Amino acid sequence: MTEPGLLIKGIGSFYEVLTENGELVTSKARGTFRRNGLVPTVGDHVLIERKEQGYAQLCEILPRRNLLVRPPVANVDQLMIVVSASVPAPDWLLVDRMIIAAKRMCINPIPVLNKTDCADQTILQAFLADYKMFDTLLVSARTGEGMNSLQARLKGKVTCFAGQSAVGKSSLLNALIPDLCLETGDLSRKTERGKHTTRHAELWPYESGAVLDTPGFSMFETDCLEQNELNECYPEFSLADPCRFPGCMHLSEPDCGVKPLLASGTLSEGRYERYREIALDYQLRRKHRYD
Ligand SMILES: Nc1nc2c(ncn2[C@@H]2O[C@H](COP(=O)(O)OP(=O)(O)O)[C@@H](O)[C@H]2O)c(=O)[nH]1
Ligand SMILES: [Mg+2]
Ligand SMILES: [Zn+2]
Repeated sequence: MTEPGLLIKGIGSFYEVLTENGELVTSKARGTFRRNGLVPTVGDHVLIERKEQGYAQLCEILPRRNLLVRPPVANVDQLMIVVSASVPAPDWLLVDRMIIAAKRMCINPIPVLNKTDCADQTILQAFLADYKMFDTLLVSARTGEGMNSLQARLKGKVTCFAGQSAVGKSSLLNALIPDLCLETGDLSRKTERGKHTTRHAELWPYESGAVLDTPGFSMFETDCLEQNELNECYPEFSLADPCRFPGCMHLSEPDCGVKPLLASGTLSEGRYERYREIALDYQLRRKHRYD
């Protein structure tokens, strides 16, 4: 008799599996996984079989809808891309790259502006202009502003919190789950110890879903994208008229449908500037693909 569950934590060769009735069961993986190159991963939907003495065997890993590599986590539904409205100043290029990576993995990207209690107006305006085509959230872990909307977004989903160091990822999670007690702190404190704390991924069950804090940021490496694949990562472009040339990169080609979006404000100058950089980067990667 097997039983379904969600793998929320791995410790050595043991895995904590949350069953449907909310019980945490420590399970040991069957040896065949390793032989088949399968590694049970946090976020996996699994089947376990109870053995005697409160011990279970992890028998099967159900098919994954996606798999992030660093940190390893499977079946992520949405990505909270947290940026700070004050310090540290947002790295917008990183935000745009994270959006692309998320979309490529069928993860819904949600830009989240934290620290609205002390917002720099330039940052706030840029955030609103650049990401108006996305689901966005304005929050403050400190004052609680916007936390209800954030909470509502988490129901029934596996949500990964990502972003630069010190934007407030852990503070947001602590505000949502008071017993969590994740370490928080400013940038200078973090860089001192940052390199020594290699934490493994762990999901925290929350509102019939689960949340995950990612230490630092190195989870996404988007390899090589075709231009049409890149286009699909920009919701703004879906409002464009067709370009004259099928492979149009929307740079300086004549009769480009994307350029007019700038005049109408559908596509912000900031997003477009960064798009150019990203598109040229992918063009270069395509050229060197077989080097
Ligand atoms: N003013 C303000 N500071 C915040 C807010 N959220 C977090 N911080 C502070 O920002 C710093 C970094 O927060 P932390 O949660 O450790 O960021 P993380 O590296 O993204 O996990 C800490 O000093 C927090 O107290 C907020 O909403 N408003
Ligand atoms: Mg943190
Ligand atoms: Zn074009």
